[in-house]
Amino acid sequence: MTAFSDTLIERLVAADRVSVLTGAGISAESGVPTFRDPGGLWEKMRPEELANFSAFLSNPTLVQGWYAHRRHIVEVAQPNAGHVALAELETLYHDFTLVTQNVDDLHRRAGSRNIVELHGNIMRNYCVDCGQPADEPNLASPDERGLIVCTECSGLVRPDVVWFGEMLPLGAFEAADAAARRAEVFLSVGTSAIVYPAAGLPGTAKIHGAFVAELNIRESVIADDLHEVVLGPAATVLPDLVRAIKDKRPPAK
Ligand code: BV8
Repeated sequence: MTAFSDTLIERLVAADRVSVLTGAGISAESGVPTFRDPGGLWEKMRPEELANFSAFLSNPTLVQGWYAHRRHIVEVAQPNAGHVALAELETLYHDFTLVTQNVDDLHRRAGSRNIVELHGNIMRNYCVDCGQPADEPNLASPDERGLIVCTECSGLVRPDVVWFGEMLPLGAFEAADAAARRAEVFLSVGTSAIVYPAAGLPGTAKIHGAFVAELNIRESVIADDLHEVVLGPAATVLPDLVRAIKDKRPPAK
């Protein structure tokens, strides 16, 4: 059983408003590679070469192929016990917000409902020229170069994810920021806390009075600023955390 502080448990038992930020670490045990861990996605290729619009325009074959590869990994992945535990945690609170940096569908597939996707969703695609969604075979097809283009206007198809230097989806960060400001407990799970504005959310929660804990297999760069760090894999730590509190809380939903 994972060791939690009495304060974290007491605050979770008493809270009405809980928010959670997740990063790639929560999907690692589902077989979805993270970005900055050893063996992660950025180990082989630099983000500048893949996760920004100019890289996409200069090498659409590479970027479209990279996202097709990642989409396949997500399609065959299953939510793990960490995703499922967060879906169960949500049922214990009237006001629960799950903010994710992840672009996989695993939180929704695990049953989480109030999800804020800060960086979009890899399962959605759209045409860069006309904006038409391009997720159905009749809406996007390979052209003579082998590039996936829009059937409406022949524009390049891109994933509906937020690349570096791009604004977050309208309203997403505002919803996440509001959830951090009103949270009584804020959990930062499986993120290196390097990418902004997402990485600022735990600090925002702390400034506004939340008890902020990091759940990770190693300390992130913001660990020293938080109230507690719980070390261990998310698929173990999160179910242990839910077990530690749920008998003390009536289901809210
Ligand atoms: C923005 C694409 C406003 C989607 C990603 C100059 C110009 C413009 C902006 C900036 C600039 N300088 C800085 C910025 C801001 C920039 C930024 O933060 N850069 C960083 C690198 C310094 N941010 C942006 O550009 C954002 N937009 O600011 O817009 C704007 C606009 C224009 C001009 C000015 C401002 C957009 C950010 C989104 C970038 N998109 N990816 C995709 O392909 O997936 S980033 C990528 O990193 C992913 O989205 C991911 O979500 C994100 C964070 O990574 P993590 O999830 O934390 O994953 P990581 O691998 O790093 O860490 C894994 C963690 O899990 C580790 O801690 C590990 O220990 C842990 N772990 C591993 N296994 C487990 C585990 N934990 C628990 N259990 C386990 N089993």
